[in-house]
Amino acid sequence: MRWIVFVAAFSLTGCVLDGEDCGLGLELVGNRCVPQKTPLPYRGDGHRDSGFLQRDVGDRPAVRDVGTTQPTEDPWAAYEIVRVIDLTAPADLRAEPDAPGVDLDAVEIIGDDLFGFAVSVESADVQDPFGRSRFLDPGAAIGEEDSNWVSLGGGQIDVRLGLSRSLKSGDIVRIAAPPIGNFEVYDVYICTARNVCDLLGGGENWWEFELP
Ligand SMILES: [Ca+2]
Repeated sequence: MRWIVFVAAFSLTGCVLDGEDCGLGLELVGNRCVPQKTPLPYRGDGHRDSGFLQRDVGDRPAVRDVGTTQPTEDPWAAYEIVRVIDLTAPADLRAEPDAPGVDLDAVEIIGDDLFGFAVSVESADVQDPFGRSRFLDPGAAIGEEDSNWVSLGGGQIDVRLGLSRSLKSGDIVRIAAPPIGNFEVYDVYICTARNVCDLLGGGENWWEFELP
């Protein structure tokens, strides 16, 4: 709701952003700062050459109807990667130049018989639009919530889940973030290793999504 109010208020001012408001490495597309370059593969600890990096160019993954190819098992069984795309508005990126945008501490999965979390970074595009970010390590999103995070700065990240069983309907995807963000909003997708992705929805700071 705060976001909606903000957008409304912003629109009423008639203020027009230009590309310089986004900071270094970002450009204005619509009302959103996006990276000027295609994300580079993450090569930190835990990187696996899964072929996932040969993905389509562009910010938004292909979306399909789930359950159409493997009708005999849970539609989420093949999903193992979570993508977080930082949609923080330019003015709100600027409000926290030392921790710009979405602060991602952990991606956790909670089910009746399951607790899991991200175990590796598949790809990352962490931005530092004002050259002042103190939270640039994508690896901070791996593991359980521990008050150590990466600030995406208007970028995005794909993390691979480590789970004792396949995902299924009813499992919760938790985006763990410190409670300090200012209108730091994002979209969350869940993807297969072949980069088939479904939008789970939009969140702000700490948020949970249930697999339908
Ligand atoms: Ca962390």
